[in-house]
Amino acid sequence: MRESSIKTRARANVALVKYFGKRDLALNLPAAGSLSLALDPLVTVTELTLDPGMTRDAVSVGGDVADVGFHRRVVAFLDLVRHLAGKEIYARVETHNTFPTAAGLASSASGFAALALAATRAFGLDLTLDALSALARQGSGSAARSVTGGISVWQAGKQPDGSDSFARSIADPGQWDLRVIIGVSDPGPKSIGSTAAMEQTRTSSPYYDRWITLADQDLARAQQAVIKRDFEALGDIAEGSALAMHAAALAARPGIVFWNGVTVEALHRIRALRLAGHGVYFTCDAGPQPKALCLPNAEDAVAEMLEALPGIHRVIRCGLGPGVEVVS
Ligand code: 2P0
Repeated sequence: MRESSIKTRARANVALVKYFGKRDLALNLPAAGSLSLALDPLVTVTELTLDPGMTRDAVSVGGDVADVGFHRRVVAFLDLVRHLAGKEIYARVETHNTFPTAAGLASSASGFAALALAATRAFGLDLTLDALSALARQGSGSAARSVTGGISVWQAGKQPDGSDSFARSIADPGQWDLRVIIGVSDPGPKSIGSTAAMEQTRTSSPYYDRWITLADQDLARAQQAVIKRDFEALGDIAEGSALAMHAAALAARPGIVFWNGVTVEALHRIRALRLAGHGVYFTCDAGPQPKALCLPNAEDAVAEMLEALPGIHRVIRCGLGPGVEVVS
């Protein structure tokens, strides 16, 4: 067999109804559904080459050899694909992100979405989008939503094997021009990974069960808000979901504080902008970067406010992006 190479591209995503807690750790099955926006230009490009001459997988990120933890996750994921394809061939995986990795900007989501498409295509598998999303989910939960793009809903599903836990897009990028403005308040790696934070919250937070009940309710309301293109309703749910997720994490033992002082200041300033008449809402993931959801007419005011905030290193303006795609 000759070497076969494939290059794919996927966007990171930000959840407006958050995923934070698993019903199955090994399969990355969420305890509740979530809703997200795929973000351009937060892109991961992955080139995967199958090489029959290799005796193990080789993984690089941004031109450097991947750290042990990421290498292990990629190998475990490739093992899944090798098992599906019935082929024992190893791969060279070269992945590049256009944004800070592991800093609450969901690089694992775009990374495993891009890897899922590259690996399945390279091994000759032609999966449905549902199956590809469910596969990417096993690499990183939120990757299920980067497969589909636009505005996506990832259903928790009920099956023990996870076959009904995948994302579907409910709006294409062109159908609603939403913007997300990200303030990078700490470009370094996170102090605690999402998986560990979720498990600590699930096992010790007195608010965890309530949080999961709330997430299901928020998901139903957020889907309605998207159907009606009701920006205020969607923004209100997004801010509530983010704050409730952080409240559950804060109440874990020991409590998990993802925010720094700049994150909190940004939250207040976003609310002040809203009081001043700009349609803008706050969200934040398992890291310290504040993220503002707005419509195009508020984008400049929001970006200028974040740029002027002491402690913000960089502001990234995002629009909606598509799902995972083959580049070459
Ligand atoms: C989300 N996050 O819905 C939530 C909000 C972080 C906070 O999905 O363990 O890296 O690999 O399934 O996908 C980040 O979680 O976690 C995430 P794993 P993942 O966007």
